[in-house]
Amino acid sequence: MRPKTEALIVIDVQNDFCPGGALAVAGGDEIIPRVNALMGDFAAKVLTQDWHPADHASFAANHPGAAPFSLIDMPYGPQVLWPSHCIQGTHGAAFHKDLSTDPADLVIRKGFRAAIDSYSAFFENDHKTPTGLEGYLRTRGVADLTLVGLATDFCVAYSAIDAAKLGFTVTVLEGACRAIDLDGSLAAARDKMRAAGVRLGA
Ligand code: VGL
Ligand code: ZN
Repeated sequence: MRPKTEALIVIDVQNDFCPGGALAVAGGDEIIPRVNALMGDFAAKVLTQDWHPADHASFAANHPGAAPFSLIDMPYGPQVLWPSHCIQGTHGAAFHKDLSTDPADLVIRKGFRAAIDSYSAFFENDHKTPTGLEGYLRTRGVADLTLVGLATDFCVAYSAIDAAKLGFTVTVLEGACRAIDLDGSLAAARDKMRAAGVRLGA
């Protein structure tokens, strides 16, 4: 068992990010046995859940004429328009059936505000509006984070970079992550994580 100052953060292991889902990440379900095993090593375990209303601004379907995976400008910066995914209460938004959810101490939902996307477990995409996760971890005395889940180049990377900026020590175990890799987004995310001081492990 790892020391009590360490937490495992499991990002978005949901049906829509697994094969057959609305925004399927190749091999997304392959990470589940390893993630389940890791949960046994950590005292503090947090799951995140992407949780959008159907009218969410990140969905291409809510921008007439816009193609999925195109970019638009939002007040907070450029935003990829995604296929509709992880709609609150749907099967796609549920955790994959093989993920052990019972050991988790906290499930934090994100992306529930229609006008703003939220990749990071810590802040909305405006980089200002907090989710509350920082306070939860600090009040539990957690200082060191291990991140795993989906997708490496979006929600995992954004969460890792925000956590490093907040002063946590952060390790991303890439073997327990899978990427969307849209137009070089994986290489860019790895560079940005390294620049932010995130340790990339296997
Ligand atoms: C994610 C795109 C949109 C993710 C969530 O979990 O990485 N990516 N919503
Ligand atoms: Zn999303």
